[in-house]
Amino acid sequence: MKELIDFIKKAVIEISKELKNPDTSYSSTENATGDKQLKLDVKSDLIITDVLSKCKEVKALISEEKDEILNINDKAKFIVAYDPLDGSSLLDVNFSVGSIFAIYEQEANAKNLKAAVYSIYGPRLELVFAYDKVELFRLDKDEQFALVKELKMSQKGKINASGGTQRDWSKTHSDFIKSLFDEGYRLRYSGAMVSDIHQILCKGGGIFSYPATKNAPNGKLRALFEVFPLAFIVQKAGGFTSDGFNDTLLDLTFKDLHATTPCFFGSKYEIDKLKDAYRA
Ligand code: AFP
Repeated sequence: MKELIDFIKKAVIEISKELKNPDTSYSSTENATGDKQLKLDVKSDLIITDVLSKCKEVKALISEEKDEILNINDKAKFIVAYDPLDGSSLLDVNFSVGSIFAIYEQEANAKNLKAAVYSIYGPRLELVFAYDKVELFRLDKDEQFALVKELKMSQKGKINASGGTQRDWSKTHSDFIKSLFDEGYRLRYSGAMVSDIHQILCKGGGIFSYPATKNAPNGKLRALFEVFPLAFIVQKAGGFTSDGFNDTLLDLTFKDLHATTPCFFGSKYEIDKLKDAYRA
């Protein structure tokens, strides 16, 4: 897998350079989930496809920006599912965004998930890699990713990153979110899942939620290349995840490459409180 990680590093360095391009306009196309595609969404997907298809460890690629799986080499063992530019609708306001990678062995499902990576394109280019533990790397002046520190979740945090349109939340969810604010939690939500969860990991705790809503009963976030990799990372850092009913998001299975699910990621205290609220 070392070679694959080196190829991912190469791809994210190339994307970070591409993001200096001031053209944050939309292309004329949509992705499989019906999201309008920015030119930079398409370009980032092309960069990752071009770079990773040269890696002999890659069996196939699954992308938020591709309708179908792209088979590369059936003799290789890793299927990489990725969101090439998570939070891209925030590029026009210059917020931090990122690329998310899930590394599955032979089959793209949660039980075959072996590692997860995300990049953060912010004031600095950073990379978080999770295998046995979760480590933060930062691009140095020699264009090498230098280890900064291990990321670990505390038992309880102070951050409440509550996604989705509040008007469309269930009463259960509204009451749960309000109960956290009543305890003094602070709202920290940018609209880029990767950056919002990165903040919780770096600050040591809290909760990120994107629930079922009236207009999206299966939630908005995609299982294979957003929810599963970030759940893997949060849990390897000592955190917890759920869809409100299952003990962990990694117990879920889906057939559709672009399936979505309600999802919650956080410290033990917040996820236990969430399960109590949803299971009551
Ligand atoms: P974009 O990639 O289109 O900006 O969407 C980002 C995202 O998929 C995820 O990163 C955010 O958490 C979520 O959408 C934000 O959705 P809302 O705008 O509905 O809060």
